[in-house]
Amino acid sequence: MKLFYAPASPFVRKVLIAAHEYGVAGRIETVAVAVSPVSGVDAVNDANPLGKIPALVLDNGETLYDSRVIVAYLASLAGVRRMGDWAGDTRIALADGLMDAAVLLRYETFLRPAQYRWAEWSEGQRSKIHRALDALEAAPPPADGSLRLPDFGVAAALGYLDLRFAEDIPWRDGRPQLAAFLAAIAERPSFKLTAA
Ligand SMILES: N[C@@H](CCC(=O)N[C@@H](CS)C(=O)NCC(=O)O)C(=O)O
Repeated sequence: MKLFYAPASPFVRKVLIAAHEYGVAGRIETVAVAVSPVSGVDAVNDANPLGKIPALVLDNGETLYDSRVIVAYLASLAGVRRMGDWAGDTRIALADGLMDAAVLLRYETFLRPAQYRWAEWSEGQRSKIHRALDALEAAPPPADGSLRLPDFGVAAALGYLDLRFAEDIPWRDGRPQLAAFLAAIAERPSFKLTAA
């Protein structure tokens, strides 16, 4: 299997966390690409018409995207069956939405030319990030060092905030449960080996 990837992408990290947790990382060949909404890569566009990563090309040529589908596929390779876990699926959507807002904020504040930046729009993304973090703090993942599928994205999202917004978004302030969760999994190989 070939994974189009970039080390800093939180969605890619979520998939790689899953690959390590499910013991299938060794079956994945990573292909590094640099994509953004304004600079596509032909090979990625061919694999995923949306031009986004992660995209996983299977050995039979079929391509899977997006990250949620790839994680479910990797879980199935490991024989993990998930059905009817609506709360877990909603948590996955929450973490994905947090990552979407953070990646869009990054594009807006880093990629978009300064004269076109829209402060209110950035503020809107920051608000989504903070509301998502508050919701996660209210129903936190366990801080015992364990990591389960619905929280792969939570781990990747928090790691991304540390990577890109360490000063701008001090997410640990007032959120001791989330901070404890990340500290507890920090040494887990799936988290450690997938850091950018
Ligand atoms: N919903 C997608 C989001 C993936 C995504 O936004 N990836 C970013 C990198 S972090 C990307 O490929 N951006 C390029 C673009 O927006 O054109 C998923 O879960 O895989």
